[in-house]
Amino acid sequence: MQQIADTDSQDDGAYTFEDVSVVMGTYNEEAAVGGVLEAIDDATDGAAEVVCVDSSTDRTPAIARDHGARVIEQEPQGYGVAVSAALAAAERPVVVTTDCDGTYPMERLPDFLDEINAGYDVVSGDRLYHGADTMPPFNRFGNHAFALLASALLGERVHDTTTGMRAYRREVIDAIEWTENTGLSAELLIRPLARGYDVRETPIEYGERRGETTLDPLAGGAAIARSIVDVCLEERRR
Ligand SMILES: Nc1nc2c(ncn2[C@@H]2O[C@H](COP(=O)(O)OP(=O)(O)OP(=O)(O)O)[C@@H](O)[C@H]2O)c(=O)[nH]1
Ligand SMILES: [Mg+2]
Repeated sequence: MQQIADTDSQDDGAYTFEDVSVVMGTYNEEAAVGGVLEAIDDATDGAAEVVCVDSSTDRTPAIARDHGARVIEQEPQGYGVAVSAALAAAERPVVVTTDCDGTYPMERLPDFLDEINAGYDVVSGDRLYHGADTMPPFNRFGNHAFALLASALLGERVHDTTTGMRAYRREVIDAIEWTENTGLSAELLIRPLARGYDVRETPIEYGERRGETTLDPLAGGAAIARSIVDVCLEERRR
């Protein structure tokens, strides 16, 4: 299988890292960005395209450019505004999202690509499966609660609705109109599930955040809960 994945995608239909864009929002991540981009290069042999939508006032964009990433500058307007711009800017048929804070295991990128090649439309990294000990307890509680809320409204058990690490077939991204900002991560799981795409959650390790969070957990949590309810009800009415 590895041999198949390493050959030209034109020959056998399997995607390689030449077909992958890794995209992220970056907001004052100078403590983390170098390590994250190096980890992506290591995992993909430097073959993936990397897109950063950046709103920083620190050295993040310069470091990202030095590491060969395409950097698109944007006023800070929130997670979803940045990530949806990054998704739209991605040029390749498989798109992977991550946070730029060192929490997500970039060494798992080959596994995510294998799952896409196995036929899944969306592969979602489930941080809660292994316990997420490095996540602040309030956030961990909230993330479990969001998953239960979404599961109840979807009628299907999902385990981590707010993870930042997923792989998508580009058709999924292009076929759906994305509306949420702080809740975009949940929306990116819920709408494909509700529309019958093949979605797989796969357990991942979750690391300690590098650098400072820019998120207010209470306001952010309320916005995410609202997005989950709105998006699930909208999908039911379709
Ligand atoms: N360009 C841009 N990026 C953003 C913005 N808000 C967040 N980000 C980035 O989006 C990613 C996710 O934000 P995080 O702060 O990691 O949010 P989180 O994972 O929910 O919470 P913590 O990791 O605990 O801080 C990070 O790479 C941020 O730098 C923004 O307004 N603009
Ligand atoms: Mg994060």
